[in-house]
Parts: sequence; C-alpha cells; structure tokens
Amino acid sequence: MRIGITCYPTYGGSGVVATELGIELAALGHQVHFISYSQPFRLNGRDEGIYYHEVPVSNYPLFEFPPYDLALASRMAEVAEYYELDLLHVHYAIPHSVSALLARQMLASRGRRLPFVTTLHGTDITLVGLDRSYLPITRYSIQESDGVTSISNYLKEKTIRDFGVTRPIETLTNFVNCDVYTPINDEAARAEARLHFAKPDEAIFIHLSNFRPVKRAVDAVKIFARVATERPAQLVLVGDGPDRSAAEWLAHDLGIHNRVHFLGKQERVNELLPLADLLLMPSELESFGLAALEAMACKVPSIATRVGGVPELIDDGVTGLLYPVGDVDGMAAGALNLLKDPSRLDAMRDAARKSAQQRFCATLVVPRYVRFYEHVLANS
Ligand code: GMT
Repeated sequence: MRIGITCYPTYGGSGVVATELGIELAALGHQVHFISYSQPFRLNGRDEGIYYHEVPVSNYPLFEFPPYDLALASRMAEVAEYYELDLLHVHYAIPHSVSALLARQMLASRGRRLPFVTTLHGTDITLVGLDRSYLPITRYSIQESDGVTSISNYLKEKTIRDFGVTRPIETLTNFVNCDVYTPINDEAARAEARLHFAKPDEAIFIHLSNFRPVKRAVDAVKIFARVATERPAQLVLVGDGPDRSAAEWLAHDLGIHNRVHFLGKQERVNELLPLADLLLMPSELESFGLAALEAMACKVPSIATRVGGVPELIDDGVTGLLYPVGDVDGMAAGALNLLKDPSRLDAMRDAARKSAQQRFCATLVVPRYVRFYEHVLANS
C-alpha cells in the first residue's frame, strides 16, 4: 500500500506512535509518505520506503494566524495525486482530520478517491477537542473519517460519550518494537552502564515526558525527594517542556539537585530506560501511557496514576503500581516497598516485559493497522 501519514512531528506521544508506525509499515514493504511541517524527530530520513514532504506555510502581513491547516490540505492532495496514495492516516484529530477531509474533497471533485483514517490520541479529545471553538469541527471531521481508531478503550468511550460520534471506532493500542526496546540482560553490562548516573548501591528512577502540566513532572520530583530521604537514589528526567523549570526549581529548593539529572530531549530513550529500576508517571491523565509501555519492554515497571487508559496497560500490583492523582506519599511508599523487596521487584520486572511482548509488541499491533486499512479501502 501507499500510505500518507500526518502527525505533529515534535516531541509528543502521537508523533512518536505515527513515526514508529511508518517505520514498521515501511519494513513490511509498504510505501510511507510523511506529510508535516517538519521532519518527525524519530525519523532519520534514511529508511527504505519512507518519504518526507514538508508543508510550506506562507506568512503574509495580512495573516495574523497563518492557515497551516489549509496549506496541509493542499499538500496532502498534491502528494496523494503525485505519489498515487491509497489512503491518508492522520494522527491527532485537530487540525489533521479537517485537512484530510478537505484533501479528500479536492480529489473527489476530480474523480479521484482518497479515504482517510483518523487516530485519536488523547488531548485532541480530552482537552483541545472539548474547547467550544474546536468541538463542532473536530466532531464533524471524526464523524466523516473513513475509519477511526483510538489508542485505548477509555478514549474510545470518552469520544462516543463527549462528542456524540456514532461511527464505529476501533481500539488499536500504542505499541513498542520489542527488539529495539529491550532490557540489558547481561547484569555486569547493566551495572557498568548504570554507573553513568548512580553508585552501585543507588536506585535509579526515570521520568519521560514532554513536561506539559498534564504530566505532573513536579510530582515526580516530589516522589523522588521522599524516596531519597529513606535510601540512596538518583532521578533521571528525559524530555523538555513548560514544567521543566518548575521541576528544576523544586529540585534545587529541596536540596536534591545533585541527585536529579535533567537530560532534555533525547532521541535514543531505548538506551536510557533499561538503566532504571522504576519509571515515575504521575500524570493527571493518560489516554494510554506510551512512556510506561516503552519502559515495560525494557523490564522497567512504573509507579503511575490510575487514570484514563493506564489500567488497560498496567496491571496494578503485577506489572506496576497505580495510585490516585497527587498521592505523592503513596507513590513514594510503594516505590520504597518494592525496592526493599528485590524478589517482588524482579517478578514485576519480568511480568512487565512479558506483558509488553505478549500484548503490545509492534509485530502484533502493526498488522492490525494494516488489516484496518484494508477494511477501510474495501468499504469506502
Ligand atoms: O499530551 C501528551 O502527552 C501528548 C499526546 C500526544 O498526542 O502527542 O500523548 C497522547 O498520545 C500518546 C500516544 O498515543 C499516549 O500514549 C498518551 O497517553 C497521550 N497523552 C495523554 O492522553 C495526556
């Protein structure tokens, strides 16, 4: 198949999923065309079968707000025509599904078919889509999509309930390449690599996010601060965003900044995750929780919040521990108890990897996307 993919190319879960999907589809022999305002950050541009088309956005003095969604629709229609795309797959409803709808109409007027699939990721539904100024057009473009997928049952049900969408929505979860996200099984090699951040007797915590308020990165520092009063430990924070300076300030204010490492945006998180003992994901809301899945594949369980689609990913007490939002004391106590009980932690580490492999591996989920595309093509 020839598939056009549009996503937000910067740091964010939907862009990661879209890019990894494109890479996996190309590896299966499909031709993949990314159409976006800049090259998705996990794409190195060298993969066979992957093409990137930039969307140029002109800015005239008259345009107080440059119309990116229109430029995107034009580019989608052009790329679809020149490269004979079978379908478009847009990630994050706003504004991508609206642009795809326009591109489909532009080509239909010339007798050419261009079905499009919309994948709902999270804040497009839970926050942005519920803004009154965006809701009507978002609902319309979801309803008019040729196929709609959601990354969790939670998000699917929320879309039906809050948006009144009546067309079928297929749940196709986030996935992880279990050969790229792997534990370091050689204990001596892992111990050696961990020395980069911690002394041999110290635990390593990791937090991975875009530091938006919804991620509650400051809670990650608070949880770590409580743990660090009881046992030697280090915290590694990966990513960047609006709450980073608040988290940095807190680490300094609490006098733990020498044990808290802000690494900023990192491309190869698969090399960092296996070094950790536990991932901290204290989010206000997660429609799925891709960071926790990537950690699980590396044998790293999560201390996380029981929100949104997280319970569909993490089996509380088996592959991680779940707490109410803001329960910093509970999360710190849970982490300390696990670290005190190495056989329980080891069992949880094994269960986390096994669950990632058996339920969320790219080899399982990506073929479901392909079958979904075939279904859409056969029915549109
Ligand atoms: O706000 C974010 O975390 C980014 C957002 C996105 O769409 O870029 O992430 C969402 O999509 C991820 C990939 O499907 C999910 O794993 C995240 O749980 C989801 N984030 C939220 O729902 C807050």
